[in-house]
Amino acid sequence: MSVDLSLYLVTDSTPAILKGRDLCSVVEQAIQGGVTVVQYRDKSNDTGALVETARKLHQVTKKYNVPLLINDRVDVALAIGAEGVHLGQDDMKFEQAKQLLPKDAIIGISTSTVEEAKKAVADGADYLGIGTMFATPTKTNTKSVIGTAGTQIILDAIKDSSVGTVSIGGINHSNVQRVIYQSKSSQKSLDGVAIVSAIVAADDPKASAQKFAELINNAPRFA
Ligand code: TZP
Ligand code: MG
Repeated sequence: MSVDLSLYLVTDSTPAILKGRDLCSVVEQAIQGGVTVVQYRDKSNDTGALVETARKLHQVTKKYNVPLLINDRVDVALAIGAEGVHLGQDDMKFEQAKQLLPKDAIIGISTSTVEEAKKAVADGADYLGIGTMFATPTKTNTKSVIGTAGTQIILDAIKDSSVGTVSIGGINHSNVQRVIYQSKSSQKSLDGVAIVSAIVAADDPKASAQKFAELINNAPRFA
C-alpha cells in the first residue's frame, strides 16, 4: 500500500496534551483539517484498552480512507486489522513484523542515524520517521536531536532509495516551511512531516491541521 505521508498525525493520550478531550474526536477533526495518515501512539501496557481505542480510531480513519498505523504493537495492529505499524529501534525487529503482518501492511521505522536509516531501507521499510528534528517536551527521552543538518545527512545517505521519509520532533506552524525547504537541499526530499502536540494539543485541531496543510502546500513543494 502506498501512503500519503505529507501531513502525518501521531496521537498522544497523555492528559497534558489531550486535555480531557476524546481522542477519536480530536483525530476526526484533524483528518477533516487535512491529516493524511494517523499513527496511534500510546505507551500504556493495557492491551485490552489499546485494542479498544485502536478499534474506535480505525472506525474514524476508515470513514475518511486514511491509513491507521499502530506504534510499537504489532499484536494490536493485527487484532484490529490496522493498515500498518510504526516501530522504533527497540521494538520488534522488522523481519519478524513483516512475517506476522499481512503482505500489504505498511511498516515505518524510527531512525536517527545514517546506519539505522540504511538498515531500515535494506530491510524493506515503507517509510522512515527521521528525528528528532527539534527538541520537544512531547518526547524527552530521545536519543538525539539531529536538526535540519542531521536530517540532510540521513536523506543524502538514502538518496538512491524510494523509501518514504517524514521528519518528526518539535515541528509547528512556525518552522514547518523551514523543515521542508531545508530538506530540498538534500539529494532526497522529505515526503512529509509528523506532528503530535501542534495538532493534538491545539484548541482547534481541525484549524491547526488546515494551517499545516496550507503551509505545506505553499512551501517549496515536496518532491
Ligand atoms: N519521536 C521523536 S520526537 C517525537 C516522537 C514520537 C514526539 C514529537 O512530538 P511533537 O509534539 O510533534 O514535538
Ligand atoms: Mg517504539
